[in-house]
Amino acid sequence: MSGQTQRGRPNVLITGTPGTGKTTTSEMVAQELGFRHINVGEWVREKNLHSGWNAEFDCFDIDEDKVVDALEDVMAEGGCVVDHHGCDFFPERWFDLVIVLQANNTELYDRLQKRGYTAKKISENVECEIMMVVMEEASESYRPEIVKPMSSDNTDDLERNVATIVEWVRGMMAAAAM
Ligand code: DAT
Repeated sequence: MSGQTQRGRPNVLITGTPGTGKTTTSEMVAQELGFRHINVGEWVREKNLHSGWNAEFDCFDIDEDKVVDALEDVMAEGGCVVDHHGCDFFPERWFDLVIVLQANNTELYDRLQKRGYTAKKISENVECEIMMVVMEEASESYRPEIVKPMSSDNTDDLERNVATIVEWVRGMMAAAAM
């Protein structure tokens, strides 16, 4: 029996370098499906699932064990769209579909600059995208057939990605009901 059958509704992970469109895409997918959107970064801040502020990297040091413990029951229910830039510390069994959003360098640079990131943080993230760090992490952490890269360069991409993800999830639910 697959994890999804036990859960009833699938769980989707939407990952990618910061700025590729995870939160925007996740909100739209969750809204269309009536699923719960879980922004892991917000959970980390609101529930103190970290070991303090990392001044060098300008972010909280996530306590991965605390994050997994905090999410376990919610994930067991199914029907979650989880949004996070990392993906290798979640239990593999949590997810039925893993989307890796990708954006081109200039677009990503502009989005992160608008967000007010420092030049150092922008170049680290753009480099991470060029090196396909998150794609590699996802490929090493999940079965290849559930890992789907998607370009997220413009609003046409966004709309198409949301429609495709929703269609895949509905297909999984229909197959599980048969
Ligand atoms: P992330 O959650 O990956 O950090 P986001 O959803 O906050 O990214 O998006 C960053 C910014 O880019 C935000 O202003 C919305 C915009 N954006 C996201 N996806 C886009 C897309 N496919 N086309 C154009 N703009 C997009």
